[in-house]
Amino acid sequence: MTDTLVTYQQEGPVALIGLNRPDKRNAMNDDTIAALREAVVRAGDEADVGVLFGHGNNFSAGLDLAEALAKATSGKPMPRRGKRHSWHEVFDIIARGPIPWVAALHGAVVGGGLELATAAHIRVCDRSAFFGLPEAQRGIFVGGGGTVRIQRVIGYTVMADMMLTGRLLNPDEAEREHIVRYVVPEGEHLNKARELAERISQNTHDTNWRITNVLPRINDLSHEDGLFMEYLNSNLRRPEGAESRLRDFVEKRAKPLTPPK
Ligand code: 1HE
Repeated sequence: MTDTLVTYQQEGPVALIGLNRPDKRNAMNDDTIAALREAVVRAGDEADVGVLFGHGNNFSAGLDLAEALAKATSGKPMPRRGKRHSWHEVFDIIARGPIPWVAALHGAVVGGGLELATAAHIRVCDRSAFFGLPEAQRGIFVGGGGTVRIQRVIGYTVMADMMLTGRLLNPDEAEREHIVRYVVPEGEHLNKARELAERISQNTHDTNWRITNVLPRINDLSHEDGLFMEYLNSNLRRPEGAESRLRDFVEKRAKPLTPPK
């Protein structure tokens, strides 16, 4: 894979994937998306949890606007399997693939950068982060799955405000709108994401898979179908590893739950 555009590093059960075009604020062009695809597939095969982050001072400035302009003016017809599809495919490998993902965010998290971040299951940011959807300012529309994914996280009202007015959210506002679950001091986002990933890796792979694949699908179902799907996944076929973990609790070997301070 192109180690220049996207870096891959494994620390025990955790794969760390870094967008690596800091001079272009980690704007994503076609080659970056291809490199990202290769990295996330590899992480799904080799790691138990993935962490996404950006090298330099930003997570990502979104779509590479220079490449978008070059394409718009090339006069060439859109390829049958166009770029938008490749964004959808890669972000879906993250969102509904074999392992959970934590996004470690700082600096600009805008446009396609926010779409990528919301493909992850948990998002952490530091105090330098800001969040925006400047598509309308560029005369384009959301195309990396954000209409579905971001709208489900923040709802129509907040998304419409961000898109229509170009409003940027600070970390506290992002936490209020459920874009991030953890806000940490500047420079600490990657360490926090690592810590969370390490913790997530202690769950069984099977339960993690149900949390990342079954739970969001149930969210799309009717009440009745949701309960049926839950029954299939809890009572009818328990996650692998359930028996030994249940036994650990009953025989008093399980680590106690520690209430927050
Ligand atoms: C870029 C891009 C980019 C920076 N495509 N080249 N995204 C946006 O509308 C955000 C556009 N970017 C910005 O608003 C700013 O660059 C930032 C707030 C992110 C950072 O500001 P700053 O002052 O640190 O950097 P800069 O000087 O603006 O940019 C540094 C370089 O990165 C410069 O290139 P250079 O060759 O002149 O050095 C910029 O042109 C380049 N750069 N952002 C291409 N996005 C699937 S649909 C998704 C739709 C979207 O993502 S829309 C949102 C697009």
